[in-house]
Amino acid sequence: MVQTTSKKWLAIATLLAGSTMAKPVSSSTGKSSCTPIVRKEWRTLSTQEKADYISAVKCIMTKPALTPAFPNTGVISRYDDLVYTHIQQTNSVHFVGHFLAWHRYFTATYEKMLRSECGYQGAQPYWDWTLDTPASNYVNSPVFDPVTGFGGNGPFEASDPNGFFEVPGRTGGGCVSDGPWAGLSDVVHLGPGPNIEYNPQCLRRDLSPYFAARYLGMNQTALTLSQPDFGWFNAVVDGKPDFEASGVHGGGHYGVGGTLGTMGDLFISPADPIFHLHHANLDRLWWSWQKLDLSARLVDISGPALLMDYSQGNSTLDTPLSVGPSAVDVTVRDVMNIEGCGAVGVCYTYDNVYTL
Ligand SMILES: [Cu+2]
Repeated sequence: MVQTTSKKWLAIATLLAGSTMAKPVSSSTGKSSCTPIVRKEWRTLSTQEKADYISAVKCIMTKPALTPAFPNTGVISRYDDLVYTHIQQTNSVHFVGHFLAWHRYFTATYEKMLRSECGYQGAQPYWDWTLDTPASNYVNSPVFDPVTGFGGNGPFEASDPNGFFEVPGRTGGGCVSDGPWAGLSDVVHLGPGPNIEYNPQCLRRDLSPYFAARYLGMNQTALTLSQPDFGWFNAVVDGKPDFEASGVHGGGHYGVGGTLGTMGDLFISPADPIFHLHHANLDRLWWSWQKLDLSARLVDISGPALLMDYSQGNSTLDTPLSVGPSAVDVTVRDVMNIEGCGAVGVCYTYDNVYTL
């Protein structure tokens, strides 16, 4: 079903895009007329570059929020502005056709905030999780490094036996015990779930090496990359909301957040800074897929406009994207080309991409 509907929308999208493509992009070469910043894999950054990034993240956590405080009493910092907007839109930007486009804009906005409000000079790093499988390698990922990374797991905590879900292979669940946010009890201000009242919490991780290896390895990544059109690509990235049929998206969220960790909470997952490294790599995977047939895939968008609802129309290039007060509202069209450098939208690239 995904495939047939997406073909229809691809035809319409192609027509629409022909007349309104952002001007700075040269259609003959596919190259942009400005210089996009280059995103690199976390482990390839120098120790100084890693430290600069983490200090910018800490900095944005101290800048006062733009979101009106009342009744959103938990929105204290600029960092919280983004967590809040993610909470508010959780049901409209996941398991939809514009899921990847919205998150592309969301992480690009974060990158811009780090650069313009906290003096960060680099680009948003990504986490190529394929480098951290099989399972025996996982906890040694440089992303979890206690000194030069984001810290690792929390101590094991039993989950609620009557709880909503149990991530297979989970090993932690408590407050992170090392890294930049260890020992702090007010890193996360919102949640759990959709709560927007001030609720100071530590950063929790509940690593599952088993889950990560199962859904973040090269097998799953190559399977995703081989999909024939955006409808299929998007569906395979997301998988099903079932631990037996996850995709790379869930692989990162539950591989890091498990049952009790911040990354495993669909609403407040951006409260773990690893979120943006994971989503940058999902975005890199989308860009890798787009580059396999760039002219067609710069305008290929489909998938349900409403949460998993295949009966009420598709996301299109005109679907609006908002990330709250941190950036102007755009449409899916504005973010289809990461190197676009238009008046609005995004402007960056990746040092390398996945290939088939
Ligand atoms: Cu999300």
